[in-house]
Amino acid sequence: MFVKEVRPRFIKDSRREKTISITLHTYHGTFTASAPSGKSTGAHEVGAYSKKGKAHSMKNLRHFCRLIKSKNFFIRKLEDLKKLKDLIERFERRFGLLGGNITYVLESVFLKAAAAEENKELWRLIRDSTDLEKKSKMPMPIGNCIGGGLHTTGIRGKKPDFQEFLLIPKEKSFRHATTVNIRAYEYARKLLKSKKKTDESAWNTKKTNEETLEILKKVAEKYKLRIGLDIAASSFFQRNYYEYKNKSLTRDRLDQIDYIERLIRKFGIFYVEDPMDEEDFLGFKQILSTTKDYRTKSLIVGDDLTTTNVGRLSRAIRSKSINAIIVKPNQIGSLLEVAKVVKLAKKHGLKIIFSHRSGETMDPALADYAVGFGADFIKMGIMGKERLIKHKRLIDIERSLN
Ligand code: 2PG
Ligand code: MG
Repeated sequence: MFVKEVRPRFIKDSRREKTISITLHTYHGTFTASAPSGKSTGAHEVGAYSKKGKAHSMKNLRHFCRLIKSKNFFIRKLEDLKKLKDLIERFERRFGLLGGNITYVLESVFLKAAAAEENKELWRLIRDSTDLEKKSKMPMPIGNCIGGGLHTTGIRGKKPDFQEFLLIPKEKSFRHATTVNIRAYEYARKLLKSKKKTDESAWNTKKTNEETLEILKKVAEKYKLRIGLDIAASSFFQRNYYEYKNKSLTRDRLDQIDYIERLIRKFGIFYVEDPMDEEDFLGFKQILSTTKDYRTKSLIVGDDLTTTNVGRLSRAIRSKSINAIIVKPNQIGSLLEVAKVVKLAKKHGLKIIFSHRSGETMDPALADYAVGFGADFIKMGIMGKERLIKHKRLIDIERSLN
């Protein structure tokens, strides 16, 4: 792949914040990739940008892009990104870290160009490069329906302490699953009488966690959906206690474990992400071991706990903390690392959920990554153009498979 030109620039994400977009020109065409960004980030995520800020990262990135201009790369499969990664790492050793958002976008845009040169769809290039999945399968959507926590900044007043109240269809086709989720989302708005939306276009509400779960359950029953929560517990864990604001209440570690187990049982919750603080591997373990005999067969999911990091995942596996993992490429800043995480998770029978970030862009690549790496689920907002473009891409992929 001959690099004619690489042009980075800032664009605005769905939260109207600056994020990075890179356009790569080769003899096969022009390719663009961009980075999403998180708000409830895990402490173990790689830094999104240089410690000196986005502008400094951009300055360094421009320098890097000039260095790779007119270079020839031999990238025909995922692992070939190693050559690019080596160059990035050598550059970072001299000039400082570019940041995970930038390194992820660099890899992503080169992989898009490689897929075009190979005459393959991006997801197929990944699937053919790895021995993760023999047959292509479509992930099921996990849709963020009602929101709280850190994703509601800008909205004054009360809100649930939990970050996301999720709907999870069980359908054969992705297209059908998405349609059901959209209908259920509209029904939730009616029940909540809500107009305002969170960062991920979920409905905003002043209700407590449990009142919101009552509504979610009603919605799920009507549309035959499973329900889930992203508790994002680290976001309200302060000085060793879980500080609930709505209603105001302090829970210690054991109370928190007990509370989550009770909610799972009471509401029949299928999916529970980050129920405990991100350092509490044993708290996760306790919840997993108690709930594994519940009829819900719940997924206890690591996000802030694992941060798409092989080391953290190994620890979670050793301590039997989770049976499912969130994968966000920009949490670790490299698709090569994503491949390692997915491989290890699959080896140990964990379910895999590829996930958007709360600040998203119009780049649909997450859809390709979910199919290419053989994810079981993809977690996204149900509405908003940055999320819908990924739904649409998945529907197109599904159509091409049938
Ligand atoms: C999460 C994500 C996405 P953020 O916690 O799972 O919903 O939020 O992108 O803000 O980290
Ligand atoms: Mg999360």
